[in-house]
Amino acid sequence: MGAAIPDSVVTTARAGAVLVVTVDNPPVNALGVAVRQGLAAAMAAAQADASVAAVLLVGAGKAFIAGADIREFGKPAMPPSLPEVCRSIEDSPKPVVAVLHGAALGGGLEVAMSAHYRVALPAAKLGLPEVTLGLLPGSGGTQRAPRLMGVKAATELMLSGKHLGAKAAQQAGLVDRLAEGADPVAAGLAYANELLAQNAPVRRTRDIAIADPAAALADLELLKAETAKKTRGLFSPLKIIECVQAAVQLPFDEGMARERALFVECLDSPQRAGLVHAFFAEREVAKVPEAKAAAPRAFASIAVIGGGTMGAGITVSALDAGYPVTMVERDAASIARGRANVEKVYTGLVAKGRMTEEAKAAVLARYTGSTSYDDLKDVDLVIEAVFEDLEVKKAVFQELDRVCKPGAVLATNTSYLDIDAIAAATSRPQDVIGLHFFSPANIMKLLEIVVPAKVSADVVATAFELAKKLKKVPVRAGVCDGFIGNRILAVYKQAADYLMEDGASPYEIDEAVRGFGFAMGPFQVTDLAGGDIGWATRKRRAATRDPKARYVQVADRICERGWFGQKTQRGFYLYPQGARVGQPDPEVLAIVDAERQRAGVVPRPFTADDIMRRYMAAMVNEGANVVHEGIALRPLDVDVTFISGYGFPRFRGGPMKWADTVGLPKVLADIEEFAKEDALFWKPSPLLVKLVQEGRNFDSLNRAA
Ligand code: 3H9
Repeated sequence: MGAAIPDSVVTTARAGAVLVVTVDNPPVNALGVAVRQGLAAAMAAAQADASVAAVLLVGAGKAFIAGADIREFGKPAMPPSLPEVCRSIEDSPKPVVAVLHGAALGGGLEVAMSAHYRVALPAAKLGLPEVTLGLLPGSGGTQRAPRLMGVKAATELMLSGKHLGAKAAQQAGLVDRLAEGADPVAAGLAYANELLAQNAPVRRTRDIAIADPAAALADLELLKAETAKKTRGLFSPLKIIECVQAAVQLPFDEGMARERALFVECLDSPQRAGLVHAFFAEREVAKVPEAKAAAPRAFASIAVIGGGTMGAGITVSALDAGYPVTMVERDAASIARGRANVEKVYTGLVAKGRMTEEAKAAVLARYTGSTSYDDLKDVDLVIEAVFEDLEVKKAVFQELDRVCKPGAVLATNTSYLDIDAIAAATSRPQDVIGLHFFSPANIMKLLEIVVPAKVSADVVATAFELAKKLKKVPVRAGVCDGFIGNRILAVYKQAADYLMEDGASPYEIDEAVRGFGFAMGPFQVTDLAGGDIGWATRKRRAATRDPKARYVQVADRICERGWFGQKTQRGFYLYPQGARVGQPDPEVLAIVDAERQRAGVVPRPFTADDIMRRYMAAMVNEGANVVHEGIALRPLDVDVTFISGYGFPRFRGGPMKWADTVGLPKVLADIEEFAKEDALFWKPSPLLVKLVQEGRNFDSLNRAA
């Protein structure tokens, strides 16, 4: 090959008659302005040089091209646009071949679909995931994918945002050829030279006719109805369908113009800003000082103490990640139950056809049940998940201290207890950390990594490494009652209770919260989790509650009747015959009424907007306190906690991003207004006040960190 042009994100080199155009823009070859310019220049160079017979597009490093540069969205557009670049590729009178390895996503796949031939290596991942960022494929993806794959399959790919492996992509019609090996340039050149030898013509995707347009349009109508129901409040999915309708009904260039107009609408939507914030925030959360300062300790084996719901869920999560797991319980009956809890998950997968019996047996072969702590002497990392009681947990940690080898990481899965006190029960507080999993632990993405005062940095780094291995979203939290998530939840739940006593029914509150985009409202969540859990906590805390603080007793009245939610077929809602979706209960409304009278409250009406203003103000204010006290490192850590663990609508980017979107002065003004009724509850967070005074937003703290 001839010499490459150095210092460029797009280099060209000759291999015989083929011009090899390499995108080299680490880490994922995103299509930033320099790459677009480079590609346009390379295509022009290929046309200008009569000795070039074909062009090969290839990505350097681990990917072909992962898409447009997401960091450029929301900034002024810089020419050339990606659709222009794609057009110059498709227009080429000389055959253009794209060789795909690693990610060929979004704009990356759109570049590939503009080429005339595509060959993929085995580990290639193809997809149009723009929808996950509130966008639609905006460089011809909505016009070219239906021509290559068929209307229905292409639309489903775009609506799901899913990635296809190389084989599936070939079956779908996205690639012409699968190549063996790991060298994209070699595979691409082999294919390009073969095409040249055959005198293969240029073959433009835009020239492919869409088969049976009437049937395609009927399919799209069905998808539209399904999507409107499924994607509750999301903007871009229906726009994707509109684009594909245009692909079916309009000539290519008009379809492209329609796609561009709708892409710009998506780009300008607050949902795009929220989803892009979520994308980067989920990557930023792992960047914590301890992980930068220290390397993780090596760990190859995991132990879980406790075989209840949490212990079993954590065990499944670790088994799924490929680790051998030893589960310890106090006696034979308990360990049998623990094992059964683990097995149940895999039996369910087998029943659904998502796992084979052999695979289940292979996973369970890595599971060991034990009733003796002495079996933990060689284990690298222990996660305690016993009953939520400080004394019980301290006793467990004393045992672990006795048996575990030096350097073993000792973690507690507590949701609110004082981890410093648990660490102090051992002779090695530097090895003790909190890992707060969410239920069901094998499914829920969030993992709060709770950092007590004496833990060493490499143990924190190990916890982040574990999260990566378990495919969790880790958020660093400081020690306090409830850490980040449950601490904030307690406050906005209280705001919901006040709203209920002041005049909104629990059903109106849940509806408003769902209307905002949460999957469930707070009273539905209580019914799902079991009202008895919160009741027990309230009783425990009764002695230490501020007597001046307002306390709503509706939930207590409901629990006193034995109505604990779904498991007892009634709570705030009725669940006749074990129904999953509750029905409003007139008796609950009567209880609410009686409590209003007892408390001397004259009920007043609240609109959905009134409800959300209070609900969100409470959430954001406590979120600000959590950042102010250093419990969360940055506002983005609060955002990720709520998106990954509390059903917060991802398209709003998290509560702190939402607050930035509406404006912090407005949120503060709301809190000050509500404080006129209850100054004890509605105390503006010092951080919120400071940011408003300085004319800054929460995101300025994310960027400063
Ligand atoms: C699009 O293409 C629109 C077009 O249709 C129309 C345009 C007109 N841009 O995830 P990782 C960074 S929309 C900028 O940790 P992995 C990421 O932030 C786009 N940066 O690695 C991180 O940075 P840092 C459609 C990007 O191996 C680093 O790369 N494409 C982009 O676990 C490593 O990322 C997508 O939606 C980007 N496009 O996963 C694909 N992508 O190290 C989005 C990544 O500073 N990307 N970064 O934290 C992904 O899904 C994953 O990153 C990928 C690699 C699977 C590629």
